[in-house]
Amino acid sequence: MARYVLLVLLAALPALCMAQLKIGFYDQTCPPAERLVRQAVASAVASNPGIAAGLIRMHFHDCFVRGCDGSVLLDGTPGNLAEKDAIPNLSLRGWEVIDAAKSAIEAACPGVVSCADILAFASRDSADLAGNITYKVPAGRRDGRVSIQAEALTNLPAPFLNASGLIANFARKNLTAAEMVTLSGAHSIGRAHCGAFTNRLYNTTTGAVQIDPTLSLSYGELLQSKCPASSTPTTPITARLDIITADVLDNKYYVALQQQLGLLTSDQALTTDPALKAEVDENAGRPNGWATKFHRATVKMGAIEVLTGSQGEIRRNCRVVNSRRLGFEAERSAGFLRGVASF
Ligand code: HEM
Ligand SMILES: *[C@@H]1O[C@H](CO)[C@@H](O)[C@H](O)[C@H]1NC(C)=O
Ligand SMILES: *[C@@H]1O[C@H](CO)[C@@H](O)[C@H](O)[C@H]1NC(C)=O
Ligand SMILES: *[C@@H]1O[C@H](CO)[C@@H](O)[C@H](O)[C@H]1NC(C)=O
Ligand SMILES: *[C@@H]1O[C@H](CO)[C@@H](O)[C@H](O)[C@H]1NC(C)=O
Ligand SMILES: CC(=O)N[C@H]1CO[C@H](CO)[C@@H](O)[C@@H]1O
Repeated sequence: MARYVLLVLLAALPALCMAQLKIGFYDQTCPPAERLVRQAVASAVASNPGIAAGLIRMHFHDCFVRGCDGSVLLDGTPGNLAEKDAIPNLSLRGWEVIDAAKSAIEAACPGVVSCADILAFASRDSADLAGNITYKVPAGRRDGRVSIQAEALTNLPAPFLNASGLIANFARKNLTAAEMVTLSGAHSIGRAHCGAFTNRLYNTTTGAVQIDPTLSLSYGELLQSKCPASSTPTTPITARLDIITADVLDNKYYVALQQQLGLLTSDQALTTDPALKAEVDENAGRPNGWATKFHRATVKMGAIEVLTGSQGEIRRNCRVVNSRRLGFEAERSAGFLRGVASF
């Protein structure tokens, strides 16, 4: 009887192990994977530092919509719009970095490393390059086969949310209010388009100038002079999310919030609730403490509703799901083409 129980347990073991993510997941199956991602991110960030912000945001958007399954990377098709076609995604950037990392990895070890993991690694490398924040990323995510435009709209937090709206949005993903404040510190790099914050500059019904009282008046006037009331999410005018250290991933974002210099309603909302304000003050005062909390919360976010084991697939091209009909023949001819290309 005991032997039988043991046997059942042993049989279940691989499934149990694979149900969670693991640091060094590709150490045996694709040793150069993390180095290749790092190279692709480093070369892109060297020519455009904003890409680091783009990749950190992309991982967040991936995880909040259908879990961290690479669904944010899928291209839409006519009549079948994807997450990246939705309004919150209009300004994501860094797709080509994921494509470059994926090509390099497929050349080294085809069919092994998921796009969802590549994105998680790329977000980590971005935090290192932009803020000297280093951490290990548990991996083993598999790629999903579904991406739906409407799900981005219903899952991602809107920049107009107030404190309770933000807390509720993150709670849906089992993230605490403190983790929400910690993760918002990603807004210490990157930019936002005027359309994301004109609600703080104009009366949204009359269009008259009306600066949000929680925003520094002089800063509001400056922003208002740059951003017309008619701005949309794609009007190509942007402002830095952190006006103190715009390109460095650090805790200065919280210092800016203390001075009413938060850009989005959702940023400044973190000082309107006493419990959230206490977190803001702590993060503003303790740079290293925030950095540690930031990478811990990012790892937790990176485990939201992941596909593991034999769920999902390892996508060949991060923008499209694998074709089920071609299967093995497609893999062989892809290998053949790679062989030709390398000469
Ligand atoms: C708390 C709720 C959040 C809201 C409402 C929010 C909203 C936004 C908005 C509206 C933008 C500007 C997009 C644009 O106009 O181009 C933005 C940018 C950004 N967000 Fe968030 N975000 C939130 C949380 C997060 C989290 C958790 C992360 C990552 C951990 C993140 C990372 C970023 C980054 C890095 C940028 C700059 C992107 C770039 O420069 O390309 N955000 N966010
Ligand atoms: C990066 O952080 C490490 C400790 O985490 C520190 O020893 C090192 O000096 C930092 N480097 C820079 C360039 O700030
Ligand atoms: C936050 O926003 C929600 C939804 O818009 C609203 O019902 C609630 O009253 C607001 N809370 C505060 C404290 O303003
Ligand atoms: C949150 O936790 C509950 C209870 O453990 C779980 O059922 C649910 O799937 C989790 N949700 C997410 C988004 O991880
Ligand atoms: C916008 O202006 C109208 C008309 O003056 C006013 O009734 C309304 O309260 C204003 N909206 C806000 C959010 O202040
Ligand atoms: C509908 C739409 O404009 N989607 C865009 C989402 O973002 C990517 C990258 O900027 C664009 O290529 C898509 O066209």
